[in-house]
Amino acid sequence: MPTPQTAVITQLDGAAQRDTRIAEIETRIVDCITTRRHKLSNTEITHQSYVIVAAKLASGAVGYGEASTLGGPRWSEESVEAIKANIDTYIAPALIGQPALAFEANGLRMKKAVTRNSSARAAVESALFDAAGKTLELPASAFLGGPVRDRIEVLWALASGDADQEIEEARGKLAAREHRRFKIKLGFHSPADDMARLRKIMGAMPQGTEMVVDVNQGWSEATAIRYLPELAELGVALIEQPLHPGQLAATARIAARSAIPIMVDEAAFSNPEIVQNAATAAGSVYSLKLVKSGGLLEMKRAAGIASAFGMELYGGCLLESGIGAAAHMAVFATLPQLEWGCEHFGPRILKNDLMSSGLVFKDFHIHMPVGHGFGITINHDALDDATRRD
Ligand code: MUC
Ligand code: MG
Repeated sequence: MPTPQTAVITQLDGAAQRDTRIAEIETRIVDCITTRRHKLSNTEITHQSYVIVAAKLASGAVGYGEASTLGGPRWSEESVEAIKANIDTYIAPALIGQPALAFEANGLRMKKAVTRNSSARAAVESALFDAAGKTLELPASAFLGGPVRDRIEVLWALASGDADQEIEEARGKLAAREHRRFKIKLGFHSPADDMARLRKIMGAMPQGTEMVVDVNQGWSEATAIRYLPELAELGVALIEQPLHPGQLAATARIAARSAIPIMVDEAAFSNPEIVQNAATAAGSVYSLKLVKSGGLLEMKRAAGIASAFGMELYGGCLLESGIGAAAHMAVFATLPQLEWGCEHFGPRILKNDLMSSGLVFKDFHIHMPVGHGFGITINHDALDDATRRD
């Protein structure tokens, strides 16, 4: 029989178990080796560097978030070294003691503490969503409107630059029923060589295999005009970020004459940039990424804004591990529209992913995890092995 005192303690224990005040925010830099060299127009990688954030709440729950970079401060301006320093010095102190469930207020606090730093803010917000979900025993997607889908088609990127290797890789993915849509990175060979490579790969694929090309800003308007007809003749489904983000009018001219839709990636990080791109008709598909939006809530708003302008949505990535991919999935699962599926192949391009279970890659889809927070299990051995030691 509980005494009045034990009843109070039990009550307090219950409250403590659900206490979502932020107690600690810890960061570490990790370097994860990739299974092969991955090339983009302006950089190439053989390992992926992340900042992993662990947010501990008063409940004892620990949530994880990830800030991904590509080739140092290259794809975007944030480096892992800067992300870690800015979280430790400015973002974490602004949040300690705050209730994790005050998601919007915490987002405002972070924006007040740092300008831009979108990857850093997204990683911290991710960790708080995961920790709050674990504390309240809810999936993180429940805080974002709830899921409307339980699986998302996932494409694979071919980016070694060697057509024969890429054909073999794509055939392997098709045979294993892992991926049937591919993204080919262009812009690191001469345009003529890239087109020959693309033609060779597409010719080796089964009829109807969907191909996206990502130029990562590597072309000029003139080059794009020169090759648009050939891309259309090959049956390319989507052209991603052909020109430099500053060349809005030129991109709009290409979009107007292209038979293939143009996808906006690096040209729009913030919501006002999405509006600018949409209003100038510089693209009709938008690639959603936490590194651009700066958080889960903001990425969901980005999706709403792009959709309101009539753009279709694509679930973009920055080669995140399973931790970052799961944070994206929590948002993508709740979007009323996600016409182009997603490209979160990151967990599969790492020799040792940082997640040991949760997201399931099967039958060309990522299947949403069932569980609290992001619903994944951290691979602590892989995380410790990959942790950078000074
Ligand atoms: C990008 O520009 O889309 C994502 C996939 C990939 O292969 O490169 C990245 C960045
Ligand atoms: Mg891209």
